[in-house]
Amino acid sequence: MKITNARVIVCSPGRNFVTLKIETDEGLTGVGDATLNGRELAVASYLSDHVLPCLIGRDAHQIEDIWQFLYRGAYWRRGPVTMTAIAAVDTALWDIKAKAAGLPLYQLLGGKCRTGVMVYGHANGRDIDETVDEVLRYRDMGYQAIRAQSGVPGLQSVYGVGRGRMFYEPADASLPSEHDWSTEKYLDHTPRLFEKVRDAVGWDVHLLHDVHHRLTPIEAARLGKSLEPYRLFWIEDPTPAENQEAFRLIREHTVTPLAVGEIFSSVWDCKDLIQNQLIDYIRATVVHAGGISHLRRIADLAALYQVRTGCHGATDLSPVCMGAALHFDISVSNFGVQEYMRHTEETDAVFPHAYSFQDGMMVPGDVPGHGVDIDEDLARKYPYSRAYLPVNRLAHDGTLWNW
Ligand code: CS2
Ligand code: MG
Repeated sequence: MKITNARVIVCSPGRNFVTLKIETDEGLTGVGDATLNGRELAVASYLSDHVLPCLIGRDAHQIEDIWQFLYRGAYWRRGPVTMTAIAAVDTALWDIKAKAAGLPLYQLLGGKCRTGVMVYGHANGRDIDETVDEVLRYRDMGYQAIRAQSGVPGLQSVYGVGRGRMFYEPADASLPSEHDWSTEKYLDHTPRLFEKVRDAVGWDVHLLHDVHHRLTPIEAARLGKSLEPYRLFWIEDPTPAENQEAFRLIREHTVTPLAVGEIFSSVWDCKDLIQNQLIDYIRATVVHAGGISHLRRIADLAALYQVRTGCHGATDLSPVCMGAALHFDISVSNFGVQEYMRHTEETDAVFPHAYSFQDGMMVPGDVPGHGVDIDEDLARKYPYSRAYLPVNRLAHDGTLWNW
């Protein structure tokens, strides 16, 4: 089956998405997500200018060979732009292969390992009371796992606290907006938040929290220790992960489980953290970590060390990524949890999908392929509009910090 055509579709139904569509001489098509939040056009160009010309005429069934060609063949390996582009090709080709087999993708990945995929939703509030109310609302919607984030007194804007209730979207300005940050205020506030949340929601729900790369290792150790009484499922990205040794220090001080990896793009970013058992959950997902093919390698390495998966699933990962991730989640043995931030109605309409949510669980659906498509006519009505993620500055003196 030959690849006859491939195109990149950039659209913005509420937020920007980059989608790759591959066509074959047998009439089968496949789609892959290529969205890299805030740097969308870099991946669109990488694909259109450098990848697509090499795809035409290749056998669409040779997924692994094409993956290796794009990875080794570029000479310049890894990095988020390259790996997102490779992921889009890989996802589209798995979609085509599963359609050719007449099977939902999870069947090609070994079949179901579980009845459904436990997802966590985002409960956000401007203060503790509002967050507690949101946690209860998510529990009432059936969620078994809930991430809680709250505004911090004295800070203008804090990661995770959005404008809407279901649709938090950080990439909110055509030039980066500036947020303020105080580690001291945050470290005082967060244990109070979880004390109140646990009091209100009890112990039958998993609670998660995203630190979003903001602490130093010793501060992260302190946070993990102070949250131990509230038995969190995980704290995420407690400190930046460029220097992976940093996690050893956190580990020495706390038994709060750690999740890392939403910005990782290959197994090489994960390797030391996993092999040294410095984390409990690996957050890499389909679109930013080389597609289904590469994510399976990461998961297999993680399985050797009892590290489980917790795929990133924010709104900047399109429904195409979500669909593919759900096929991966339901078929991988060391699955932990899947993040699920709902897309807007406009986004859902542009990307018709077979997956669904019920009682805190999601299923990928049973149509052949990964079950997500793009309505190109509708997509054309939502042209690209530049949007950046914010930057962070320390509240007391304006030093640029990690957002
Ligand atoms: C995040 C994201 O979902 C998460 O855990 O950390 O909201 C992240 O900020 C965005 O995906 C950035 O594009
Ligand atoms: Mg995160």
